[in-house]
Amino acid sequence: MDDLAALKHATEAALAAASDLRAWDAVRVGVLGKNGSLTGLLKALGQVPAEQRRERGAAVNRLRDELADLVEARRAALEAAALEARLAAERADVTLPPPAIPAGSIHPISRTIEEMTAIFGAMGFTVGEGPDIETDWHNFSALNIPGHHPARADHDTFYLPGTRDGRPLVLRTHTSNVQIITLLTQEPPFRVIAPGRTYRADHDATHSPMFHQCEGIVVDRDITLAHLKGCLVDFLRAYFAQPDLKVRFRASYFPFTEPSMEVDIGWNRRTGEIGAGGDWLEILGSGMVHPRVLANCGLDPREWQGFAFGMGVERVAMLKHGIADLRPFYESDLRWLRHYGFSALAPAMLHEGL
Ligand code: 2NM
Repeated sequence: MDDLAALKHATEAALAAASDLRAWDAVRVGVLGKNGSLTGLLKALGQVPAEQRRERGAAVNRLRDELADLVEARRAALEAAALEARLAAERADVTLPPPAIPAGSIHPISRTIEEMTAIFGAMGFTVGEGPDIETDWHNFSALNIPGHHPARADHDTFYLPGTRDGRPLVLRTHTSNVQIITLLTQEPPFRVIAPGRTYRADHDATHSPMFHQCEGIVVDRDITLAHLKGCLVDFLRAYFAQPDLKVRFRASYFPFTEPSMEVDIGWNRRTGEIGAGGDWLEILGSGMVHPRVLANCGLDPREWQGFAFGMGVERVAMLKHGIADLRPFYESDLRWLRHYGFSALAPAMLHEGL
């Protein structure tokens, strides 16, 4: 094999071995570049004896054209392969659904408070707020629960160090401080609900030291028990989405209302189903605001009357959604939150008939 054929074979082998454009360019420069092997042969033509120079020159030039074609063909092949690989890697199946967007969900407690706000809002209630840390006067005394009253012990109160306005501080055991603040600061008539956190030193399978209540109060001239009954029956039927839900009022006792009534709804004790079956389930406390509570807040009970009520947010959420255990409400377990949580896009529903 002469030197030209050897260079052609060597170049073919080097090009075949060049697996990317970097390696290909090294081969190109090594053969056709300024100091390349083929360029060297062209430069050496001057030293070829005159009688061989024509033939040798033609052969080297032919080889240069062949090598230029081989180099160009390899470049085209490598670029085509690179494009193929990129197209394969970036392949998109447009018939697939879009990738899931990691989405949070609305906690059942938030959702339940939103539903309560929507239902009572449609009845003209606004939402009131007050501090979780409250004086024992707002939490007890103003509500006609005196210092030595067993109700204070019943509430398993968390007492805090320090005082406000010379009064001991507690974590509120109910949201009634909001009603007290409303009575003290707002001119009647008004309708206010108070959803929020409450605290009692009680912790077992069915009690959490922090839980949520929604209380409410209506104050106007000539408010009667009939207003209380109509309001709470309407609320319960809307919340449980049962226009014919059975509701029963039972005489009871609370220090802050007179008369006081506990409210039961129909349910099936065996299945837990609300509305069906012949059993009764306690769901709410309520009553006519005690005249002493009105007087404690500077209102004349001969001029103003009111009714008030309270319920547990977790409890009504558990009953409506068939949640058996209280504890996962506070555990932030994503599996539970995804199962019982609500879409942020679904509006807090308002049922027909509201
Ligand atoms: C309940 C049951 C009955 C209530 C009473 C008052 C106030 F401030 F008006 F006196 N607030 N909340 C009340 C009445 C709360 O919860 C079971």
